[in-house]
Amino acid sequence: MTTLRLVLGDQLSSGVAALADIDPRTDVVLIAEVIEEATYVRHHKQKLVFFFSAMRHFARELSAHGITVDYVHLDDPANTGSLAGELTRAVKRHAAHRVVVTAPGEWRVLHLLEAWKEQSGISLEMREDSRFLASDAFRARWFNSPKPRRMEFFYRDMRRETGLLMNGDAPCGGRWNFDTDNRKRLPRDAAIPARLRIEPDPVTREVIDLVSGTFPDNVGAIVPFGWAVDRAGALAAFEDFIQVSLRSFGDYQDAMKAGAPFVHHSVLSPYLNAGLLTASEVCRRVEAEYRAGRVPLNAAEGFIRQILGWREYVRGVYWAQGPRYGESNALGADTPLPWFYWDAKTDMNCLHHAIGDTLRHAYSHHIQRLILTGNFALLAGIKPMEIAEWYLAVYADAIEWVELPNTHGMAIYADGGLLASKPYAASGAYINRMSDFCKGCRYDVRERSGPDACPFNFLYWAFLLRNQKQLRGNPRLAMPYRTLAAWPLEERRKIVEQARSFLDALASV
Ligand code: FAD
Ligand code: DLZ
Ligand code: SF4
Repeated sequence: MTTLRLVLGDQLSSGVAALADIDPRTDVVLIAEVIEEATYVRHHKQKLVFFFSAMRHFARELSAHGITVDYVHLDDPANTGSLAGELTRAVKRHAAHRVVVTAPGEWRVLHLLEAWKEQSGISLEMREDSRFLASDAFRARWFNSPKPRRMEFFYRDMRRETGLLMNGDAPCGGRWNFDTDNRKRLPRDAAIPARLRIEPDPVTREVIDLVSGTFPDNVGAIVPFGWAVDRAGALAAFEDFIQVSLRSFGDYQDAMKAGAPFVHHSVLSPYLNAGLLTASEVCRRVEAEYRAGRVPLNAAEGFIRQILGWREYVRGVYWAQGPRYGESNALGADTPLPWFYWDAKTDMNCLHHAIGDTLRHAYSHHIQRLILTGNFALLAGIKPMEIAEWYLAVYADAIEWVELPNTHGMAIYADGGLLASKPYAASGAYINRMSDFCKGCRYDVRERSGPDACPFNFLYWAFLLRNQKQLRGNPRLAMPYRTLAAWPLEERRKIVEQARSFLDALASV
């Protein structure tokens, strides 16, 4: 009796639940490249290459361990183009009596698997995705109210739950959070180390040809392609991060620099999200580096917080809020996504770099996403669904469970404060403090209005004025609202007018 074990493109871990009790004598693993998954947004070309190549490598690894893998290629003429269609065909091919799958990472795929089960009448067992540090039961207990408690409390509970960076009941170093030690500017002459890139092997080169031929108009550069596509490569990239950047990760977590897309970030998110690395192994290893005295606590804690805290927390928010989470629009944002998000052609130097990095690498680091592209979308009032679709398309690590809460909740506050205690709105001064972009910009970061004024400045104040009904009462925004209140009416009018004509001009490009 054959059990068909479906492994999705972001479930490429040998320990994934669907494979736990596999019987290599009878069972078959199904991995399918389907046009439906390749087109639900217009993915960056490198994202497509990364997923397809990683899927092909994973299939080879399973085969090498004596497991029968039924691998469906995108250009197989019989490919139906959908996961449901491929499940139906594979069940027939192998006369399978049941299907086992690990719970998928988005509502859309969950719904399509449920619909397939209903319509096919075949037994489909969906297992908990045990690759996360917070179990389904823990999340159910924690996210049991309509408005989740803040990430910091979740993070502390996760520290207690896992024992990571704990000395008995107390956090290492006597504090839970070293965030305030993580905001240093990069010294002017700071050397940023080069990061490990993996040369494409024949499998990846074949996928590069496939993707360039099938998706020629998708966003982004396809080469140079330097992502790891198997576990060995991902482990090498992780080791490289530990050796060259982990000790500086904490200090410079919020820093940005022109020409340095990775700064000291780990660049591991695609590997974690696709399953080439597990959250548990990277956190344990980083903790061990700290305990061995090789990296400072603010680096280890800062890194572990991103994974044990933020990554697990946003997943909790995504599933607890339901499939309609992305439909809210708390601030009534209605500006269309400016075209420069797709080609980086803007004279705002910071955005030119952040979007340029994105197009070149299918990557930009967190502060670029939050304080540059995200903050601009917030201040300009870009339509939530358009900006969410952009983030889902352009990053190699973008899977909806992690992309949507970060975009909809953290970056643009479209959920009205479910995830963030205040909008991450920042004027040019903050960007100038944390980067070297402003000195190469055609705008003047010190100017608030006028032809040379930095757009982040007048957009910031216009944003606060436009949304004062909702935001004025927020104690964390009391200071800027006090500043605004002291301005003459004429000054406020001028700012609003400049913001309006700037956005009108963008819409007409
Ligand atoms: P590092 O800075 O080295 O952090 C280490 C790891 O922590 C990351 O690999 C990641 O797994 C995790 N992490 C860090 N911050 C977050 C966070 N806020 N939420 C979840 N995990 C986090 N991350 C994605 O994985 N996929 C996305 O689609 C995604 N979309 C985002 C959209 C916006 C608007 C914003 C503001 C953030 C988004 N993030 C997303 C979170 C974060 O920006 C990326 O995880 C990070 O930039 C990946 O680079 P890194 O591996 O070098 O991270
Ligand atoms: C991202 C992605 C892409 C591009 N292609 C496939 C695919 O062809 N087949 C597949 O099984 N998975 C793919 N994936 C990952 C899925 O989109 C992912 O499993 C869902 O977003 C649910 O987490
Ligand atoms: Fe960005 Fe304004 Fe600085 Fe230019 S002046 S780089 S637009 S923050």
